[in-house]
Amino acid sequence: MNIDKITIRRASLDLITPFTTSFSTQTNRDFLIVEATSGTTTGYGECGAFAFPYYSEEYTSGCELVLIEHLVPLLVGTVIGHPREIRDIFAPIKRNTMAKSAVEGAIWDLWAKLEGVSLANAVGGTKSTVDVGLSVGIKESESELVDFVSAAVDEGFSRIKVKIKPGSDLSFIRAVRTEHPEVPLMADANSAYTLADTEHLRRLDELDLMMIEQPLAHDDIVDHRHLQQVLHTPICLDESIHSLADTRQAIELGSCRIINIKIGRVGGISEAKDIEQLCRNEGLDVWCGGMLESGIGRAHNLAIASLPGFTLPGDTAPSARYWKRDVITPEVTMDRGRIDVPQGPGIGFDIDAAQLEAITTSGRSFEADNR
Ligand code: OSB
Ligand code: MG
Repeated sequence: MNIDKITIRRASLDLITPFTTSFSTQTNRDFLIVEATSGTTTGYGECGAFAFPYYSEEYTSGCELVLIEHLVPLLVGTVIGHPREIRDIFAPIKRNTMAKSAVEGAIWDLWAKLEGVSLANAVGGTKSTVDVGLSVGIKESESELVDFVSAAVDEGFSRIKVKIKPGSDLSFIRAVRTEHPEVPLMADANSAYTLADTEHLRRLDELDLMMIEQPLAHDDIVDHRHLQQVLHTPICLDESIHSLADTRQAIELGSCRIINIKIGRVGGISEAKDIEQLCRNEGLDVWCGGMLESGIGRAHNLAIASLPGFTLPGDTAPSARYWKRDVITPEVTMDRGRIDVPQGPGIGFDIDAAQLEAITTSGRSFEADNR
């Protein structure tokens, strides 16, 4: 396929519920949507980066520049046989995984649409529905958290993840566990602890958690190994895993028993597929994380989560949990804790063009002759 045109849109969407993690409170997403066009067909990708570099080093303005100055020029006006080629084309550019993934995802959608297959099908997905959990932000009090979780349990979510940080951890999780003795429950610390907190974290072992996600530093795999050796609760790595090589090293060291795959954090769908394959071979559970995506990124997440190695519920909650009006139609909806994997061509949802225009704050297009 000829890559005739690539458009980088910057967009802004308000979250229905402010989302608090150990690193910030977010009320809005300021993010990028990438469109890749061949002839009359357009594929869509989304950049998972936030407006600030608090989750990882990438952030929206930085990604925008990397895309415009380095990534888009490598693709516009070229001919791509298959989206798997993109990883090699981008290889000279170090890291910048979320920027790479935004355009790689658009090319995957474009390719799937031109082939007339669903993105799930294109990536090798085998499941027709995926199990979905909810990621619950840090709340002011135990009772506020319990009320919020109880509503989510009533809505049917397959598992509940609760964000924690020092000062909002054991008593909060214990309150949820007491009210919901059976619910599949986990905690996500977003790197808020160090090995000095080992004894404190060991008390989580009493609470029958599926896992604790990223307790230690965002760039660590060695200390996580030491923690996993004394923790019964499985450790899941999120921030620490940017590639297949990171995954292999974490497995070799015994730094985790579970991997959260975010397409953006690992540089795209091809790398995500390779990580899924390795984890499946090595017997590690995998699930699909989220970056509070709009429907476009959410659709990519559903496609990748349909791979057989995604054995645990993901963070790909329905659109209405995040947005008053999503940018896709129909929105992503959930039925008894499950979401249908879309079967239509590409991402399998239509773009709500009026909403896409309404949320766009700026945009630039690059074509073969004006790059
Ligand atoms: O660590 O998975 C995370 C949100 C923002 C930043 C980091 C994370 C999260 C989530 C929410 O857990 C996932 C989602 O609902 O999209
Ligand atoms: Mg996480």
